[in-house]
Amino acid sequence: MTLACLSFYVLSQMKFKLQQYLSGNQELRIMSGKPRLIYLNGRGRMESIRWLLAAAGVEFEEVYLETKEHFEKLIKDGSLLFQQVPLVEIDGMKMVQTRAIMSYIAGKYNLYGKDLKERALIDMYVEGISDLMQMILMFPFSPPDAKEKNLESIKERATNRYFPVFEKVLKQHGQDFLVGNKFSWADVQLMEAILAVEEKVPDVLSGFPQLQVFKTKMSNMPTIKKFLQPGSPRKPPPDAHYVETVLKIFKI
Ligand SMILES: N[C@@H](CCC(=O)N[C@@H](CS)C(=O)NCC(=O)O)C(=O)O
Repeated sequence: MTLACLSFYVLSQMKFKLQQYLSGNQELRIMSGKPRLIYLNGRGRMESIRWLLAAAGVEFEEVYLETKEHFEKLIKDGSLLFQQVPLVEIDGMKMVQTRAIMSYIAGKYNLYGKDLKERALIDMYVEGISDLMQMILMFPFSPPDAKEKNLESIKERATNRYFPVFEKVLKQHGQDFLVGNKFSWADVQLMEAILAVEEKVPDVLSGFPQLQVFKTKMSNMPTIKKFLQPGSPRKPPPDAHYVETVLKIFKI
């Protein structure tokens, strides 16, 4: 065989092996490098993960749970460590626990401060905002007679407990971002929370000029701008169908 023929032979064998591998290998998606998000087709606990990945400029794939059987199959497969979603397949891991998933993403994409102290500050900000987000997450499941009271609590907590903290931080250091003058997970969480509260209380930022400026700057960051555009993986506010699906799948 001439050298040219030999190289052609080797190349076609490699192509054949690659095709075999591509057609048969279930793990391909994990190896493709794109994280895979397994959750319902709605915000819930996955939405903050979508926000963080999108803000980091990372593309991801999604699998939507539609039925209880699908959820139970994941449990049977051993994919869900604590029999709960969100599940994120990333870097060969099957990650559960929202907080752990987000810390990993923040660390991996350099959104988690430059040292332990910055990281601690980011954690405190993120946890505070998560407490507010938890109220918003549960709101669609409020009984009809508790809706008004729960809405009032969200407004009260956002206005008197959480937003004043970030207004003060931004005013005191005069920088664009919350921690270390650098875009971080805390900024992404705050931006998500501002928009989520505004959906319920449109004028909530009226007494917070720094947060208004922050919101405008965040909205113009290219990755966030893209995520806010129609057709992005960002999910709409929960509707009756979403609530019904959650109740059906998780037996709440
Ligand atoms: N601490 C967990 C809580 C996860 C969780 O409660 N997931 C819900 C869906 S949003 C679930 O899977 N519920 C089913 C169950 O707990 O049996 C996290 O933050 O990821």
